[in-house]
Amino acid sequence: MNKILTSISASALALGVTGVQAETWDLALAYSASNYHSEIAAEFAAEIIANSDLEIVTHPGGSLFGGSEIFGAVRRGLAPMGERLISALGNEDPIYEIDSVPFLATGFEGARALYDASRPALEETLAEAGLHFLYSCPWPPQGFYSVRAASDLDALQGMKFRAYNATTSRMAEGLGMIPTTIEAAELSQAFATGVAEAMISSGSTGYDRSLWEHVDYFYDVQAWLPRNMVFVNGAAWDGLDADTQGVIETAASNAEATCWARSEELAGWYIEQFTANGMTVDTLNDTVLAAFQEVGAELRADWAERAGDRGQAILDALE
Ligand code: PCA
Repeated sequence: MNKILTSISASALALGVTGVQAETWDLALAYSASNYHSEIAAEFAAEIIANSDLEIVTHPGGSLFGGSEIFGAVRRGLAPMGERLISALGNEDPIYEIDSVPFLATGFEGARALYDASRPALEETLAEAGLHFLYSCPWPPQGFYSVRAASDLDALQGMKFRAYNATTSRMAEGLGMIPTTIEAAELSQAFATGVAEAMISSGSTGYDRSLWEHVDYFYDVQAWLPRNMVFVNGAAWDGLDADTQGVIETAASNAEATCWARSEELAGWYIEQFTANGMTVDTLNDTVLAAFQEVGAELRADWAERAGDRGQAILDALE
């Protein structure tokens, strides 16, 4: 709460001192400042500042609100703008989980097609929650990190697994691991203290958190490409004039294009850094991969049932 008060009073002060009519908006980000999602969000903010009277202040690394708080905070208007890992919002609506349906879209091309097919439903679902969608950008394909070699299923049994959404929790359970939900900002500590011993995530997050300091194995599973989205409180959006809205939409579509390209460019590079830092990088052997796929297929069927006709329509549009 202190942080919020500080940032509001800082904005008020800026107005008082300069006498400019500019409004200052906070953009709450969950991931580290040096991650490409945050860097591009900063470029997005800079483009808006350069072309409108709106000031945007980015708060990376969960410094204003932690990842799990951002959706609720923007919805309640505590921050006008925020970024969230979409698939962590499955409790709100199964549509939010579509990018993390296991083995549905496993490369950038497939992820793009899935995004194109599901974007109208995503925008609609957000609008129903009083939020306006701005842009969405993928994480690289998801792999499996483990402190132990995943040479067979026995090796996984009872491992403490760091989850970031319901799908990763349920994958872990299906494979005999014990999930705990932990935000990326808390990851290094979780692995350093043994609270986590395995996770499914991209090379990006392992790189940001120097996971080679705690984890020896990365398996390039390419299970799905989850996305972040940037969105704005609906009332705050409606309060903007059409020119400012236009500037933000243009900045959002530029950010989205840059971000998809950056994610794809960096995907292989992150994994090279694991090898350079002494991690063993491999693919899962046939038996373990088959188990991942089997649990994935169950989760896919479960998602299709929960997502109903709206989900099915998106899957049909993909074929
Ligand atoms: N990184 C984020 C979400 C998916 C990813 O690749 C994380 O692990 O929290």
